[in-house]
Amino acid sequence: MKFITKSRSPVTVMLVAILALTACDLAAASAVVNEVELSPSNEEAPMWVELYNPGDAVVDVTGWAITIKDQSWAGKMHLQGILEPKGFMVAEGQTSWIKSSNGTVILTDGSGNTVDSTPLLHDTKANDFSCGRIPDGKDTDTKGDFVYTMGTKGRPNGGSIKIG
Ligand SMILES: [Ca+2]
Ligand SMILES: [Ca+2]
Repeated sequence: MKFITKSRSPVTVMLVAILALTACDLAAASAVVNEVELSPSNEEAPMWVELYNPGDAVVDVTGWAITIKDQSWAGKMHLQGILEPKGFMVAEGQTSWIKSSNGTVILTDGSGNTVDSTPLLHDTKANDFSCGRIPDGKDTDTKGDFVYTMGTKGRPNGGSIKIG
């Protein structure tokens, strides 16, 4: 389409470049809290939070943090590393944290901006079940995004359910 290239003004080219840059920025922030274990089967085991990158761009989470909040306490996990496209990452809490079986999980970037947050999650039994998005990355900002089922730490959620 040679005639289109010829008619493109410098302003148009610049606008396209800016739009492309914006798209990259949006993709770079693509990460969700994908699975949460608030009540591990083993009393000595830590709580953990799994992140998932549903996008097509690498996400550098260095400087980011995950906070688990309940009414009476909050625990913060500091992150570092790279989250690959369609990749998973697990952050573990302190074993001393009170396993109160409820929590809201918030993912923040290096500037403290919220990247993702969950509804209040419940995990009342100390077992290997956890709260996870099924399928991975499902994010409609409702409680229905999360299903209480067998944990899949660092792996796709839903066990044998075909993802995608
Ligand atoms: Ca559990
Ligand atoms: Ca998982």
